[in-house]
Amino acid sequence: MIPENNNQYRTLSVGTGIDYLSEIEDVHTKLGGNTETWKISEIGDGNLNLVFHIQSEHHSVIAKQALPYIRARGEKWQLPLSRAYFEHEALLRHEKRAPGMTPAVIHFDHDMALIIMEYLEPHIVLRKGLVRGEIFSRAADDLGHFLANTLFKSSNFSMEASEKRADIALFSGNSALCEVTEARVFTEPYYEAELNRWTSPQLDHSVSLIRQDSKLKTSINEMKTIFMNSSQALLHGDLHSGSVMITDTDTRIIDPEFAFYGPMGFDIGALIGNYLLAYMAQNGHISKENDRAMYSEWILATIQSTWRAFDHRFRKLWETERTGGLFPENVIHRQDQEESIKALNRFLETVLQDAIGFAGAKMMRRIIGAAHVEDLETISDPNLRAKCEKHVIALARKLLLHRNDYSSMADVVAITQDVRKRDPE
Ligand code: ADP
Ligand code: SR1
Ligand code: MG
Repeated sequence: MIPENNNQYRTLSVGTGIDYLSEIEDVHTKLGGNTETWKISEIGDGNLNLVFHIQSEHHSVIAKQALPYIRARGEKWQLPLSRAYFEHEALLRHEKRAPGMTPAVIHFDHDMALIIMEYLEPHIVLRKGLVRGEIFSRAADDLGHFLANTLFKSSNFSMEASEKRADIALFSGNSALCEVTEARVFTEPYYEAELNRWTSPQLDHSVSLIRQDSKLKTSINEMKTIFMNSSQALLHGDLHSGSVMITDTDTRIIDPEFAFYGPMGFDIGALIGNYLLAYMAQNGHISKENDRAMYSEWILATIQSTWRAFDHRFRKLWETERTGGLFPENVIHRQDQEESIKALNRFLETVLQDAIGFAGAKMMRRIIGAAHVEDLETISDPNLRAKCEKHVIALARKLLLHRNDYSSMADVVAITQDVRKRDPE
């Protein structure tokens, strides 16, 4: 891991980056040529880190460096450099479990908390595509496949108990990042925390209702309990639409710095929740040329197909690659295939219901918590934005409260359509 008092670390800049990177053999091999021709720019648009794009005449790489604090907040908000170590470890595991679905790692510089990786081109960040109304025909199949492979293969269905426990111990070092999620997603939005913000005054009444809503607070606390107590699988940990870079033919998952062993439904819920945010934001992006009606339907269809692809792939892995600590379950049910499938069905139903609850939690925090999303922030008319945001709040509340009443993504889609049809309170 990266010690926090590491005196080899210094923050790179556009001014110093090329000199530093040109000394790294792997970078030199990748970019080749005369370093005089290399160009560097800082392209990071995330909340936490520096991201440099370095180009030579014919090739490019990304150099992502952790800062000792939260970029979006400033130096007062310390955050360990070790997150770069965990991001790198997670990228390696993701590449092994879902080959070709992450940017290829070129080099890891431990002392500098610096990951050198493949520059993805012409990929765009999925969230930006959702704001622009772009269709990605592989998104659902690819993301369902990624989720099933990475979650199944890091679970006790696949890993030996001792191997998994050792990896849980390793990733438990990423505690500071889990604590960010515990605070920002599950706690702060529900009290008068310093960093919260919302569209005011339009949402003031909604926020005050949330603060008095004991049932909602019980539900969010239940989700936080699952988040903190389950170690089902190695999660990406921050799988929103900003962590997906995509074209119509290729999908890559970036930025697993929040990786830890947690409940499978958290990654699935993060993705679904962000699609639902995008759906509720569509009314704010209507133009004369595009009423976004078909696009809204595409988002909902994508949610359903993502779950379908996940479910299909997970069942396939369960049938063919069930080799882990839960394998004796196979022996127990050897005589009774039907009972075995029932157990799997029940397992997947719980994952679905967790995912629905986590989707609600992720949606709520993006409207009334500290960190907001482009989907809604780019709606410049505050009244129109507030209307979309009230739809998000209404849906998120239903998902959190009633998650255990749903038995399919089709149920989620139906309730989502119903909420958006109504005038929000
Ligand atoms: P943070 O952890 O600070 O959120 P990200 O890993 O999300 O940083 O990266 C920030 C931005 O940098 C992304 O939104 C994307 O625009 C760009 N980026 C990151 N990794 C790559 C990559 N491998 N190829 C191309 N662009 C990338
Ligand atoms: C200050 S941290 C805000 C958020 O950015 C990351 O992408 C995570 O979602 C985190 O909660
Ligand atoms: Mg990040």
